[in-house]
Amino acid sequence: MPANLSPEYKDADREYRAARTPEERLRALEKMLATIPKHKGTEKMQADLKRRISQMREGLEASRGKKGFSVTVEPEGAAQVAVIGAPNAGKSALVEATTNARVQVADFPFSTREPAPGMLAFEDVQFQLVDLPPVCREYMESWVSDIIRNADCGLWVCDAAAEDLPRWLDEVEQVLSERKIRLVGEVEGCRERHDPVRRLPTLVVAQKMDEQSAARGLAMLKGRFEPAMRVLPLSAMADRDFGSLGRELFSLNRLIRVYAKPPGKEPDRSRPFVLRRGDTLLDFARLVHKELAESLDYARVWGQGKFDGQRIMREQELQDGDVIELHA
Ligand SMILES: Nc1nc2c(ncn2[C@@H]2O[C@H](COP(=O)(O)OP(=O)(O)OP(=O)(O)O)[C@@H](O)[C@H]2O)c(=O)[nH]1
Ligand SMILES: [Mg+2]
Repeated sequence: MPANLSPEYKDADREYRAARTPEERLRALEKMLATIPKHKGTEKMQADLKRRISQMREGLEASRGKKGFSVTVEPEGAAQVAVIGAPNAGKSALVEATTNARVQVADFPFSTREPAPGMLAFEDVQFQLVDLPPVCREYMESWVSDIIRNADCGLWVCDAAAEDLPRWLDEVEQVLSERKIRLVGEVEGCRERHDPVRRLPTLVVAQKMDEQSAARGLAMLKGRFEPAMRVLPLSAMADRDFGSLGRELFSLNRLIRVYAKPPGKEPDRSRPFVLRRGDTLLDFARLVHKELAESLDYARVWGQGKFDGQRIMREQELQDGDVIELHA
């Protein structure tokens, strides 16, 4: 150590050696940089300190990123919807406009850095929209694709007014494909079996439809994706009613709602049991109560296409809106 260093610097140097945690070490390094005499003889040391400080900050930020917020989002509601799209496409604005979440909307890319869940209400069910950082080649953390892979479905938000829309569509598809994710429509999405590629049922949103040039983008999106994937035109800024979004998500997830009716009483319409198309009476009974499913004898149904109170058996497929009275 050069002899002309100040006592403050030497103290900081001692603190650095005694430091036990990365935070303590960073604090000591910053103190060393602040107290080192600034002249030609210490230029190399100053540069070295600056480099170590910036490495230390990066390391700390990365580990805070991992611990500071959950990178898995606990699913809530009828389905978890991953909000996917290129930078600046209008993902956060759409989540902000359609859910109770308060997120950052900004006119620069990469404004979203953490997953932000918000609930979208549709009739008597709720969907959990998870706002995410953008999907792009430049920078994408691995937890983003993990959340996309684990979601029930995707909402691919595309800026219909963007001039370079086709290029962004290609990039999103390519980046996801490298991470073994393919965005598909409802029919292909439910044919998934032991495939390493996650085929995520996805609704495409043509966003920013309030802009003049968006009509051309919408036509382009429809040409590219329909009929396999549905394309829904929206404007987070101009639209007030987002019922169409809820309805599309309901259908994409193949959901049905079934209401329980205790024998001799009115059905409980305040709480739907959410099932999927193709689910049977037995699936419903399991949802109500596991033991009830085992001892289930028969049920009566009030619903479309059946006469009121018709007896149905365990294997009977249920329909949206059915009211069921279970008999064990
Ligand atoms: N005209 C118009 N502009 C919009 C609309 N929605 C969002 N924007 C604008 O588009 C820009 C980006 O919006 P964000 O919602 O932050 O976009 P993002 O996709 O979340 O961006 P990142 O999180 O950075 O990937 C902002 O300047 C918004 O004001 C819309 O419906 N119409
Ligand atoms: Mg965002």
